[in-house]
Amino acid sequence: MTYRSLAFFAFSFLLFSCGNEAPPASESSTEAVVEAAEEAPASSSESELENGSEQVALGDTLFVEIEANDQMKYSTERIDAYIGQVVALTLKNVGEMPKEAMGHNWTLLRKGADFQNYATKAMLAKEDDFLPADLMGEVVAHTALLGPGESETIFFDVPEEAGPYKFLCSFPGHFGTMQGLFFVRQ
Ligand SMILES: [Cu+2]
Repeated sequence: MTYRSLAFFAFSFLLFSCGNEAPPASESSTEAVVEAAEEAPASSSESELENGSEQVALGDTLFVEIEANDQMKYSTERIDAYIGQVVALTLKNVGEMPKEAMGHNWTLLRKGADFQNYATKAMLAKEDDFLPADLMGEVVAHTALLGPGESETIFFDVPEEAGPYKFLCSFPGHFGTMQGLFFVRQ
């Protein structure tokens, strides 16, 4: 067990020890704070994240592995990439619930896209697997909608404008807990 997961375990224990005093929302926000505090500065070589998620750069390729589960969570909520890299991103649905009830995708929106608008309209786009056809201009890259046990690897160039980009699972109701930051650096 790494120091990082040990620290997180200790923190979780502390949280659970608080019992009913802590509302459910505080757990995830505390987790985010802990993550932010512990997050090492972005490394171009390798950074290992909790829950086995990894991002490893080999040559010009950035390999990223993300798990999505039945608790509507991604195993990582932060990806750091450099302009000039090609991203090989693998999404694995490690859940067991049927795709119709708990499908997952990984959708990266262009910088400055209206996240809320996209997520809201995506809910209605069932026939397009929740990737609205008229908003494809807002999407940099995406996986297919994956059912339990499925995985997919997609390849795409890192966008050539530095800054923060957001990603989400566009399955209805998931974007609240399944979203994260894709940070592009020069
Ligand atoms: Cu999802």
